[in-house]
Amino acid sequence: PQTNGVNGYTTKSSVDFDAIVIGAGFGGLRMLYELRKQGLRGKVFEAGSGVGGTWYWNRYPGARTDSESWVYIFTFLEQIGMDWSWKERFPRQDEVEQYLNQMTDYLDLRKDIQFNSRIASAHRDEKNNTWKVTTAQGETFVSKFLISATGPLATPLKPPFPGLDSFKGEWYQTGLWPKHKVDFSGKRVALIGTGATGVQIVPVLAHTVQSLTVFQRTPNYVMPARNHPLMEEQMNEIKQNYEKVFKRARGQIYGFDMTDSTLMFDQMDSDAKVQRVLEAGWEKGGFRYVFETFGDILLNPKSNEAASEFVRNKIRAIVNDQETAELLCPDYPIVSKRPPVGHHYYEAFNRDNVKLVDIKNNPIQEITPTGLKTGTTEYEFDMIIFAIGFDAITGTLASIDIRGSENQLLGDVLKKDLQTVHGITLPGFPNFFMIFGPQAPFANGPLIIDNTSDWIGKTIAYMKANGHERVEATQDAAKKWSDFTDLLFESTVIAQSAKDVGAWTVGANVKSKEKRTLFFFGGVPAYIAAVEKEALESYPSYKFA
Ligand code: N01
Repeated sequence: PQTNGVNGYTTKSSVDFDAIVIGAGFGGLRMLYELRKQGLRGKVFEAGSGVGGTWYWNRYPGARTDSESWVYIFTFLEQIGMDWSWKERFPRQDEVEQYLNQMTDYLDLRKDIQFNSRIASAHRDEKNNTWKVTTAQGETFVSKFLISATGPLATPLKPPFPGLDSFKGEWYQTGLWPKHKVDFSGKRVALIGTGATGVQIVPVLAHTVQSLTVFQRTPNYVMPARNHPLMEEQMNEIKQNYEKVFKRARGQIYGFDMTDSTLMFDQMDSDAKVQRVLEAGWEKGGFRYVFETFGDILLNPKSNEAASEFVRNKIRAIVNDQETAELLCPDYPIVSKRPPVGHHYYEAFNRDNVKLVDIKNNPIQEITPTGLKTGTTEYEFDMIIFAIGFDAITGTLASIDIRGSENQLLGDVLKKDLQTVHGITLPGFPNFFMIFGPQAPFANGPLIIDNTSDWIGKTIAYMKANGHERVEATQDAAKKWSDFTDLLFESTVIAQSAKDVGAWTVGANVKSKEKRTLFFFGGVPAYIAAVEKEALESYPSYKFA
């Protein structure tokens, strides 16, 4: 047997690396650190020319986190002694990118990352118990383990409109935003899409363009960010209490440093009390509006409707033109779509140079050389920005030719029979782990990534200690987790409406996808407990060889 890696994982065949990781965003970087910790030789392949993943590609104007910065970070920073201070409650894209770069350098990770290298295929070689991985340039590498860290939102949807090639102005896709400075001054700009991305762009562009026309198909419930700078004293206090902060986040349903409300809607004996609770949440801003108001917004239709109507009334109060205000009011239950966080989004529609165009029943038909056309109207623009979303979670995995032990294509398996164990592994794909795979929790990304990478590291260490060379999820365990995941989501009040309004969280924004939850909605504490139990009980969901 040949020995590979820093301390070495004994393998029966020759491999280039113990583990190949796809992607150098939060997930890939964290995983590379974990592999090093376990004494394994890992290699990350990254399509971009730098680290950051989502934070590398999405450099559109206004891009910033919707997660509060102090928990949008790796928990191990303290242990490794790297100092980092966030500047704001919701940091900008460039600050997050800078954080990831600084961490990469601090941990000297860069030397094990090959940039500008998109993985085209990864084929399982059962005979040799390895993965054969090929880049788009045709280089081939062999590894014992394969780990995808491809990101939940990494495959932007291509603009589907005919005539785009004929457009004489500039056009951009938010998820593939160029690195060079884009000049908006004096331009007539069209923005298509009002998801979390479009919502961040509107107020920023409103100040710099001649005119901004926002094409909206479905309105969203946009919660105010109430962003603010983090003073040195505040950041120091957070740093001194990291342990407590992360303990709280690991105990919160969505993995944030927030307190899940235990207040139930039916406990309220007057509408005035209901309004007071919602107003307090609205004032706190961000996701606190849904987590720290009523504990049953996803479970009690009355609670959900109260929270929904409260936002509609805020929109009506903020937006001066009542016709525009009504168009901005969603008519489906809140959280059916992942609610965006806005930085004076609704206020932007009070500006003379910002116009909302409702295209729900009057879709964009084509892009013309000078602008675009709906069924009734032709518009002229100098620039079009497409913020139309992603083929989320499964889209990027399916875009790579990943083949399992019987040469089955991962993309086909995900489409026909999506069943995973904890969103990390799936039957038929031995020695393959997914970071933020389908059926992982709907939650704060870095926290889940931390937990998953730690678990993968532990699992490989367990294999090493027990002389195992191969690990594969059992069909029974995958069915159990998938059924549980579906059942939890189907018991919420948003189960049907999410599918009806085209939410990406249930695959409903892409025609060819099955409308089914892509996430575990059982909460972070339950998820962490389930994953920990697996390791503590010597992996009942797995077959080892
Ligand atoms: O994408 P989306 P996103 N014609 O799918 C519209 C995360 N994120 O990039 O709703 C016209 O939410 C579509 O309309 P409709 C976050 O998790 C995080 O904005 O399908 N319009 C919708 O309005 C978020 O949820 C952050 O009717 C078309 C929009 O495009 C996720 O990424 C920041 C259309 C797409 O919205 C995705 O957000 C940004 C068409 N043919 C994003 N096709 C932070 O945390 C689509 N649309 C900071």
